[in-house]
Amino acid sequence: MEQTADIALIGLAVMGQNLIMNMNDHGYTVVAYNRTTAKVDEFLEDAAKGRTTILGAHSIEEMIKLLKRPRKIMLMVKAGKPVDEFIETLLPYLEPGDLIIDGGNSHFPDTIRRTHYLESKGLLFIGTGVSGGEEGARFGPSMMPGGSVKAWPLVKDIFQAICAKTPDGEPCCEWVGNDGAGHYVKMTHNGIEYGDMQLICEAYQLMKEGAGLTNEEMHEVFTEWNKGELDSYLIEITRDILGYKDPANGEQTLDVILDTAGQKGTGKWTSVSSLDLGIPVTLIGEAVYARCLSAMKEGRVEASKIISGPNFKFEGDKKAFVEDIRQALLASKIISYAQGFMLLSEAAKEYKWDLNFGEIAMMWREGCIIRSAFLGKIKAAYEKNPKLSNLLLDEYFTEVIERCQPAWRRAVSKAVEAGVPVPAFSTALSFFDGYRSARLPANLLQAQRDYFGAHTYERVDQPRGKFFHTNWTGKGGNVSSSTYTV
Ligand code: 2AM
Repeated sequence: MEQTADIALIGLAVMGQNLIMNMNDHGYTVVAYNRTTAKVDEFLEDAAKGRTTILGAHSIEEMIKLLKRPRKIMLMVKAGKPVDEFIETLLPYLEPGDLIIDGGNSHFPDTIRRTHYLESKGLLFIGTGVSGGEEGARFGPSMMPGGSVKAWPLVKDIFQAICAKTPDGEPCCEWVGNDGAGHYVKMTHNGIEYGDMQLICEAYQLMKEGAGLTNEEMHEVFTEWNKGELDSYLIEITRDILGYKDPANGEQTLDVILDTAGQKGTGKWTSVSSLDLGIPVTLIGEAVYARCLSAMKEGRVEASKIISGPNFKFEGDKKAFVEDIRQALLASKIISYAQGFMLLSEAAKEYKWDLNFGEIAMMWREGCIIRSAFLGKIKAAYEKNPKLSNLLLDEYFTEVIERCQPAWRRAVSKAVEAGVPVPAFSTALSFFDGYRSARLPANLLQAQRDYFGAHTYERVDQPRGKFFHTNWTGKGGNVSSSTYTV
């Protein structure tokens, strides 16, 4: 058998198949393999029919024999155990310098572990985020590769050929960093996606319940929003969803969909990581919890019969209210991205990744679910100042958020008055008010901690690092606590 194939891909579910087609469109010879080998034949006879440079393998041996050296093998299988199992299966066939790529949604600690494991055997490993769903995989995904830095030159051409491109023609794929960096950035992308979706859902409910807009009216609103600062894939599909009627009966499909959200866990991972690293990524957290609350359908239905909300009747200018909601959405979105980049910044320190925030924004600019014009502004902010400590301090974003502030506050106040839940809008506003406060009530918190646990406090009129204890009651004594935490 001739060694003609540039890369092998294992896992012929729709993402895997589409990536193979995409690679082949760009001139690469690809070997396809799948645990259930019947799928290899199905693929060759269906989507890949007539393509002589897509080869099928019915065993790992056959696949290996077809590959040029150093071998590149991409896994598009279910995250978790299947990835480890395939790695073990492949190991006996590989030679130093060969590369395994995991393109699934793996949790970044697994990717860190696998990179070190394979490097210890003289092999190379990449864990790459691939975003954009089926269509992205087929015609241009956003790709976020990290792992063994020596592996990047081996796949750079392939990845940058098949990925999405920004309006300026730059590839939405760059080297992210060592070991788990690529999957961490993909995880954060998914968390931000949770936040963006929740913000849009709150805008929808506020227009619907607060001001009584119909789906058709909201379809028009989203059509307009998509032409301006909010121009993005998620606004675009929301516009289309609001305008969709079942061709069979004219029914508005959106209205018959059960209001319980599912989740696969990447939003939760982002929130857990934010808690581990001590970074207030509050909006994604609220977005995850909003899905959890939505899933408590039976409990909510029961409560709705017993507990009543305010008697609210919308009065005033609906058009102006809709504009307030648009600005609240934009301002909250800025907060969410600022929080996401704060998380990335802390993760870079913790895990020793040399992250380039401008390039990360560029990778998300096209191809993925959160793609938007807005990400072009983030990329510009970090290009202008790669050391920018917080997105909110960039001139452009400071200006937008200042401009939106009055409308944002009006929209949140109106939601509170109407009894419409807006956890993401309101946590964004609270974060904003906290972040711009030179002084927070944590002085009282420290006093409480010192009162009940002698945890000590620092003083505003003394150097940092000097600790004081007060005998608040006159009974506790003057001994401070340094050996335990309550
Ligand atoms: P299958 O077609 O043989 O089920 C998406 O589910 C992809 O992951 C499919 O290619 C699927 O292979 C593969 N996959 C899922 N679980 C797997 C496992 N435990 N071992 C190997 N491949 C698995």
